[in-house]
Amino acid sequence: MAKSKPEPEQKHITPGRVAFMDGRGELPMLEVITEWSTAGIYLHGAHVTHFKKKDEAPLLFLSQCSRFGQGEPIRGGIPIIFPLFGPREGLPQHGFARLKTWELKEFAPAPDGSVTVRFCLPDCPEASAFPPFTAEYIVTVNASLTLQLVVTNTSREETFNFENCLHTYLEVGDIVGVSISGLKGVSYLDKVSNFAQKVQTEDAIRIASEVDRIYLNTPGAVEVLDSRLGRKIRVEKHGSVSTVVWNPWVGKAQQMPDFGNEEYQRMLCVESGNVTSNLIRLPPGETSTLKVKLSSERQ
Ligand code: TA6
Repeated sequence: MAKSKPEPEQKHITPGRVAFMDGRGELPMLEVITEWSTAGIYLHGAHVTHFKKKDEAPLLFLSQCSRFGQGEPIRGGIPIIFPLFGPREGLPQHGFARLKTWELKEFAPAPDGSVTVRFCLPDCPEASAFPPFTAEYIVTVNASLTLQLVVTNTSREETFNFENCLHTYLEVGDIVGVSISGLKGVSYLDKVSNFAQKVQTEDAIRIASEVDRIYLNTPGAVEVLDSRLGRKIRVEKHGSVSTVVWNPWVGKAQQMPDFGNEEYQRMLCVESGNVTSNLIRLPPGETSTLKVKLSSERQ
């Protein structure tokens, strides 16, 4: 009897996978694996610390000196800045969202191989300083990384005024070989010059000293060209009219205990949100969504 021909090997395309594990500081985290990329997300701050496409360098910078502990911000990745940006009497710098353990509500592999993970900010004492609200965070991992911060004002009468920002730390090959475009003609507050109001005149921003700028009334995308890594990163956004560009350079780097002295050479923050005069005034019952899509391509 003729030997039956072996069945052709079934090519297993495992839709996205999610693995739970103890991360640094034994903080619980998820690892998301798709056919294009891997990502790491801590429940602490619903903090995406890692995103890497198969054939590229990591997209996000994470400091080797970062702390990983209750009540401490993680230095790198994508901190969620909410409900305030910067310092505020009696509240933690940049708000409390990045310091809280978020609840994992759902993770859903999609037929196209993407994975979506949804988190919810639990109630906390600090929130009582604001009208009642809910905050959800949705992370979608595929060949790019998409983040959505969804805030609903659940009060009956009160307007909820807040700031939000996805404080993205991008990994770069060498900061002096980077140029940032998409902000020409936009007004900004220069924190390095005591918040002096200025206008972006050059086509592209180059970094050769401390830069800490809040660009206002700008809904457009930003592109980061990295000559050392031969990569272009695109930061697209919706529901955001502020863009913050930050590099601490030498001096500030030495002052930050959770940041390596030389690490300023390998990171650049391009942050998307609504801060200072662009803050959100959310009427009762309404919802605001801040959406950011990070994508990259080899040059
Ligand atoms: O977004 C830029 C900025 O506001 C800088 O002024 C700098 O303080 C940075 O954020 C980091 O803030 P952090 O509280 O994380 O040390």
